[in-house]
Amino acid sequence: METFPYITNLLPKDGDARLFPGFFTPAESDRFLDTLTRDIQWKQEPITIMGRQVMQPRLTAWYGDVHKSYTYSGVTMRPLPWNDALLNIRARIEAVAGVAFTSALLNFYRDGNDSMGWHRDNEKSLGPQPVIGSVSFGAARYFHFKHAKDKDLRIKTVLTHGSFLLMRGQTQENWYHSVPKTARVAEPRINITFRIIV
Ligand SMILES: O=C(O)CCC(=O)C(=O)O
Ligand SMILES: [Mn+2]
Repeated sequence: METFPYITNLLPKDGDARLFPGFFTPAESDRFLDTLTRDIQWKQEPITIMGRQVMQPRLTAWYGDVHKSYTYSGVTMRPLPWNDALLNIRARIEAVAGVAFTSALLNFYRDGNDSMGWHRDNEKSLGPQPVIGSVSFGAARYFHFKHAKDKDLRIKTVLTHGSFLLMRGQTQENWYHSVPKTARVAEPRINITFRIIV
């Protein structure tokens, strides 16, 4: 795996998160935003929070190697097969990350009212020290990190159109992350987190 001495780690300790703003050109990013908005089978799915079913505050989709199913909260999800846009994006980030991603969770934030709560991507199916490649198109949104033990330690960054964020090492063990709501954003945003199901 690459080490990227030329890109500073966003996290001061216990993890490794490298941000590549403008990883995709503005023209490429516009094209991916259009294609993915149109061609992905977006759905609003319910989740159970403290025993109550509520709709997720965003649209989602799950794509990947079809033989790699994924079990989450007792439900086995089979991914939809990769499309050309996703394969193109995956090849571009794999060349930098030096790993082979097997699946992608896609999120569509319709506007600033859509969000993602605090969580870690530390499911068993991702194995120890998972590598997560996160690509964003559309509206720039804040992305927050919060240390799991050192509660006052928070890092904020902005994920812009065409950016690539690579999280690895102990990041998912020690840091929660979220995409908070914001009244200032009216435009949609797409985020793709590429993952390796082991
Ligand atoms: O939208 C984002 O930038 C984050 C998405 C995320 O954390 C996830 O899909 O697990
Ligand atoms: Mn996540």
